[in-house]
Amino acid sequence: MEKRYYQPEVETASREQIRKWQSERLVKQVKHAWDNVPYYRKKMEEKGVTPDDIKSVDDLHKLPFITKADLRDAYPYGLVGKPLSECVRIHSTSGTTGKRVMAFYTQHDVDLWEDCCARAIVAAGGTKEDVCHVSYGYGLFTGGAGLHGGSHKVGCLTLPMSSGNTDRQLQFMTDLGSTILCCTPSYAAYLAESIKERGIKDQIKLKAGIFGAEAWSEEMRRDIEQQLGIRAYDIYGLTEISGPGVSFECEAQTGMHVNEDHFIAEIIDPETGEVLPEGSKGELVFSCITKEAFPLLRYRTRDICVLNSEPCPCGRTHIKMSKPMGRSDDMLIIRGVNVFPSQIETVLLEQGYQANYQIIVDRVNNSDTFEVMVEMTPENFSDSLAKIAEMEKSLVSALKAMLGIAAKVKLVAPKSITRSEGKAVRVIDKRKI
Ligand code: DLL
Repeated sequence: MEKRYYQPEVETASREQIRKWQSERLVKQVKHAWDNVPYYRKKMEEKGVTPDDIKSVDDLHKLPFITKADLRDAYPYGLVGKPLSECVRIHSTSGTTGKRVMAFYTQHDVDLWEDCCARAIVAAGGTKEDVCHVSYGYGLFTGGAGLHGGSHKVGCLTLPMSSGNTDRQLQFMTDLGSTILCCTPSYAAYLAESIKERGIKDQIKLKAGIFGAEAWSEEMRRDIEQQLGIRAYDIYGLTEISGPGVSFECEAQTGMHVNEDHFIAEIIDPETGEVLPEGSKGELVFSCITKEAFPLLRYRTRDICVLNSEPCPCGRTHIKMSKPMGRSDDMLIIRGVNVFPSQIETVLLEQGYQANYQIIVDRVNNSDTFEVMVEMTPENFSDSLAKIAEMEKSLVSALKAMLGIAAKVKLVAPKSITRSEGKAVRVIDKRKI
């Protein structure tokens, strides 16, 4: 069967048709998990549900949630739904806390995942004429492998750069005329900065970027687009649910279309687990309805966002998720107030700074301290101390207006905050150490 990676028969199907596919696939998937994943069968039994109770998407709420804690309990093989002899790949999260999370794939799963990434590349304008420069990390991280596979399927000339070695990245980019860049937004911003420093902007042929794996604001998008002269598209995903390409932006750039023929998205209240109506802000939950090796159902992502199924100008009918507004587990509670790093980033970019910052939280004498270190621009760096103090004061009040609590702001020299080649480290919470 010929495959086209703009798949209008799927991507622009009616909402009724999508729901019908989802119901059929969900029923099959629940049976698959019940028959082949004893850990999940036990969870279903504890909730008093059997596969017979699941007849359509309307019954989804009856199923138990799976959380990261379940993945750790079942580590490493306890949630695998196929004999290992049929699995061909493992990926894993960076695992900053506790055990790493492992995800498993059959060849069929890898194929569908790459299809999802191919759709994302096509939505960003990618064709077989493009040179696709993949600077996501290769290896256990899903970024490199996912976009690499998608790029092959679209037929782009694929540059498997992986992350790091900025000089080499820029040399390949200029020599080979890369037209699509895939990396984290923080690395894209760093590459843009390096291009400007070297004065090689006129040798850059990029037209689009596919940036994801971490939160980035609209302001950061505008900055990157302007500096690189490209259109920057968001892409979302997580290892447990396959990797990048669970959802992706189209030319409208107003949210990411979830690949709903493979994943059912729900929004729940993170406190009560109650399913919330479309348009509400809450925790995103995914059910994988086509994956064989790792058939996670109702997996709680911890990402906070909003879903929207209003018609999109691009013609795609798949529901859109907003940019994640933070993670329920990344949310800092400082002096009792909920603070998301993305709110701080918005303020910084609005005030003309770059997204080079670090948030340091500590507890002294039973009270939280909250400091934001922000890099000055090279232009500001030569300003007088009085001017810099003035700028710090202005940031303090802008942050207070956004967050409702006071932060100490320290402006630091350009380039003094360590750059990341993958996901940026924005928060140092010493209270946990
Ligand atoms: O970050 C997969 C990926 C690779 C996505 C390349 C996009 C591009 P994990 O390392 O398992 O997988 O991290 C998943 O990263 O739950 C979100 O909190 C965050 N995340 C991923 N994409 C975005 C995005 C990959 N576009 C976790 N915006 C997720 C904001 C994102 N956060």
